[in-house]
Amino acid sequence: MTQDELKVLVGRAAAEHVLAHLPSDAVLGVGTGSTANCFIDALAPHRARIRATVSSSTATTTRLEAAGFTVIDLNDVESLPIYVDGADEIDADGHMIKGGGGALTREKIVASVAGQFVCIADGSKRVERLGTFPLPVEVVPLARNAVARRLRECGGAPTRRLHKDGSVYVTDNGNEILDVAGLDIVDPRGFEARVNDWPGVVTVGLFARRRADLGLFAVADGVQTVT
Ligand code: ABF
Repeated sequence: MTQDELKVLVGRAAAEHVLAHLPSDAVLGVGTGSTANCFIDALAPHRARIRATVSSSTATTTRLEAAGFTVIDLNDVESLPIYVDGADEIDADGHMIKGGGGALTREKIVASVAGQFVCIADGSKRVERLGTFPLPVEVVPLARNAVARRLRECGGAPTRRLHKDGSVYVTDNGNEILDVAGLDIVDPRGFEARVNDWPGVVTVGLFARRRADLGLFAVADGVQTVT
């Protein structure tokens, strides 16, 4: 099976999970990325069953609305029983690196409200230790070099995220992203707290304090469920 086929498979499994477990009057949280897009596509035929959604990015909002879902503001929601999103890496404890798609800040905010974080991915995203995928850190533009120096002191090699045409990547929130290679993240919770504490850091793409509660991972012979 190709990676795209695995994403379709896990998107369907996540849609089944939501249809089985989301209360009928509840709002659903929806993440960002190509795997989350497969989830949206799989859920679309059942849109009438989903009262409303909260989205983690402008890209996801566009896709949800095109598929006929109602998208509402997180400020208008008191609880979010389920949030479904992808990841760039996930370890055996459900700690994740996220933000390769640039939506880490909104993803972390929506995830913080959710009762259950369902991480969906193809099996290649599972790792023993986080850090092979460059860690995204969203920064206020003024703080970019100051934060980059601190990341270098931690052994990382930060680079400013650019588009393919060389222009600076700007997040939905008007900030920039440093992608940090070379980190061996032995203590995800501790490192998340440490980087979060630096002035100018908006969000570090480590999701350890709010980790995944349920993992659905597509491999050649089906979808593995990990709790
Ligand atoms: C989001 O999309 C992320 O936080 C992560 O960066 C990315 C995963 O993308 P894909 O599903 O396309 O691999 O969930």
